[in-house]
Amino acid sequence: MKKFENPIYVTRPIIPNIDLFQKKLVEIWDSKIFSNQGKQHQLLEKELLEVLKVSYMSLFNNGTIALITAIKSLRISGDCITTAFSFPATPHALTWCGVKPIFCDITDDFVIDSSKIESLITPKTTGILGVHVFGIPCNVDQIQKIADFYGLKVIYDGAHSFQTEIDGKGIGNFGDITMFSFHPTKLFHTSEGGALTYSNSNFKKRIDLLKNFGIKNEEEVVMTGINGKLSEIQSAIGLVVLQQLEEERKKRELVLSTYKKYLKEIPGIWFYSFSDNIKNSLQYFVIKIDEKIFGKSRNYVYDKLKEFNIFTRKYFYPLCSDYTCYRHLESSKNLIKAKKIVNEVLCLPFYGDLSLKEVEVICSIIEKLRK
Ligand code: T4K
Repeated sequence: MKKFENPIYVTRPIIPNIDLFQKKLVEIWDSKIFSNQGKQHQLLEKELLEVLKVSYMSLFNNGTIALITAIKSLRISGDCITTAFSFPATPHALTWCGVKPIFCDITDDFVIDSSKIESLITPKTTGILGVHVFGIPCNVDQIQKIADFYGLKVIYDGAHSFQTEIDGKGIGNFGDITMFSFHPTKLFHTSEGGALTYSNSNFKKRIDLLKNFGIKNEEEVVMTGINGKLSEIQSAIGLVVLQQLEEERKKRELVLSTYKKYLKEIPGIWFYSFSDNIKNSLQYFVIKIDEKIFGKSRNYVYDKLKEFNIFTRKYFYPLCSDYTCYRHLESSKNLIKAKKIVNEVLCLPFYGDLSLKEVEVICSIIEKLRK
């Protein structure tokens, strides 16, 4: 089988239509407003409230600053229970706020194992930070029950869960606050950006103050805020990307069903299937490789695919608990399932412009690697 002429990456962003974007740029140029909640920012926030089916939202310059602001705004302190199977931003956001991450093991579906959370709660625990990894929702009902019983705050890192819904309800409605990332590797993006969503109307004032240095007015700074603002140009990119979102989703649906068609025939390859009541964010396509059945390891497949110019990713290897800054933690030691799964996962190329022929070829290369 021949190597692909051009590299195939794990993802490709929606490229905003240049003519539509130019029109937006002219509007921005005419307005002479480049930041600080201008017209594009206001328009984007309004549209996203509908797309995400949420009541309140604050836009940010990236998901990480948004997450740090969420932690600050809820005054989470001491210890916070989270997952090690995530991007570094998740535990780092806690650490930047002076909060100790306590790592909980995960389920077979990659998300925090809610049945193991209670055993990690101590008098120091003030919050739970779950991650809807690959857009797969955490057990939000169980987590809320635990949080209510012990008086804990709940934040969700929903970086991968744009438009995920549970029974038609936007994922950003669960817990106290949900963070979204609008990085270009995400289905919806603003080149860099992010958001916090929440159902409590009282949060808006505090979060918006925190993301603007704590400035209340020209003469009053009321809290130690940060610069978390999304610019007008970033907001304009978002507004154009939104117009192309449905088309991208349709194309990704086709890519997804093509992968499933070919991969379901290959012993030792597992992929997640969303149940009917969950809307898929179509963010990543992840497989697990069972070395005993498939005959080859995940690392072997990853390396071999590279030889064909196919650049998959081992998200989220290594576990956050294995970073030098976290491996000394007591909670880093008992992550039995996470330690197994992190050596099996592989995110395959997944984006709308990936042709179905390319998907077929990728699958047949994987199939041949067995032999
Ligand atoms: N929480 C979770 C669970 C997250 O996954 C993330 C971010 C965050 C929090 C933090 O949100 P942000 O602060 O980033 O908003 C990428 C992204 O940089 C990162 O945003 C994302 N998660 C993570 C899963 O993936 P890398 O280091 O893997 O990205 P990179 O540059 O290797 O890109 C992957 C591929 O995407 C490239 O091979 C080509 C393609 N690509 C990338 C970029 C940036 C493009 O085609 N165009 C582009 O502009 O981290």
